[in-house]
Amino acid sequence: MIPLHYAPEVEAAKAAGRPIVALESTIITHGMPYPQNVETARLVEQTIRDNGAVPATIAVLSGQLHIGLTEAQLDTLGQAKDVAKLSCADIAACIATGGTGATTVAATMIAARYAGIEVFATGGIGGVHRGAELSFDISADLQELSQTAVTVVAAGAKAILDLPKTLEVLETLGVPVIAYGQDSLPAFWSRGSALKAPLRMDDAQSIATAHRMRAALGLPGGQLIANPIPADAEIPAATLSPIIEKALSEAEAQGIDGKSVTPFLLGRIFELTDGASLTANIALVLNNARLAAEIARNLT
Ligand code: PSU
Ligand code: MN
Repeated sequence: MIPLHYAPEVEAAKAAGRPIVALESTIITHGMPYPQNVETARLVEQTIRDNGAVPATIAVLSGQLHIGLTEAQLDTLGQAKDVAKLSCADIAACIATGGTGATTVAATMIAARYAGIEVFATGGIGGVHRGAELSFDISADLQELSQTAVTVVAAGAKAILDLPKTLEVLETLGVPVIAYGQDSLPAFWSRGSALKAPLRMDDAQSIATAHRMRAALGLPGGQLIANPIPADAEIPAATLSPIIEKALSEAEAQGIDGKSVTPFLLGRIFELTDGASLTANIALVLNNARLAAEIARNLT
């Protein structure tokens, strides 16, 4: 048996068959600094409520898998040091040993599916890192998307990654990549990119229908919805490009590898943009929360 704990709000929504949107916790512990991480987590939850669904932030606390966190738990997690970053390889071991950890996109998908939640909102997914032909650094998020039937709403993948390779791997794995309302693939801090998204949909109803259609066809895995950052919040690619290059070369010079790569790069880009990257990140997560709530409503 999995030691599972539902927040009262989530338990009530499940019982009543109301729409629920899952949220990850690595963005809180490893993706943003305190206190903006906790403030954003609360705002994201409230945005989901305001849009007619119930938020379920997922984390492992002292060996318990939590589906939905209380305000106090969110606050504690947001300030905690040395919280484990849990992907699909670590989540079972963390629960088994009574540990505490934040769930990445991959681990959040696993927990969401287990809890019967079909939609999940986040900022950006992990992907194929630049130089992956040497490092083999490809996020387990991609494989999870091919195996676990949860629709994930993100703002595309970040420019710290290799976007063309990320698209190739998703195609190989059979993951639908659906740009919302435009042809080009959103690139996180920027609305568009030079890449055309494999699929495009313009409304939440179509995304919900496609989610159901995959299940009906017996296809495993979820969908990646790439939702462009709001226009007033975007940072032009030309502004960010030199900053990303600098952060990447620092990571290499300092020998940062494995799980530490993404948090290191996000932290450096925050510092090098004087916090502008964080402001944009918050805007896009809120935007993803709105769309995810709308998709969840169309699934119930
Ligand atoms: N992208 C972001 N912010 C994040 C992450 C990605 O904009 O916080 C986190 C997510 O939890 C994602 C994880 O699942 O990083 C990917 O890590 P890795 O590249 O080590 O698989
Ligand atoms: Mn990695």
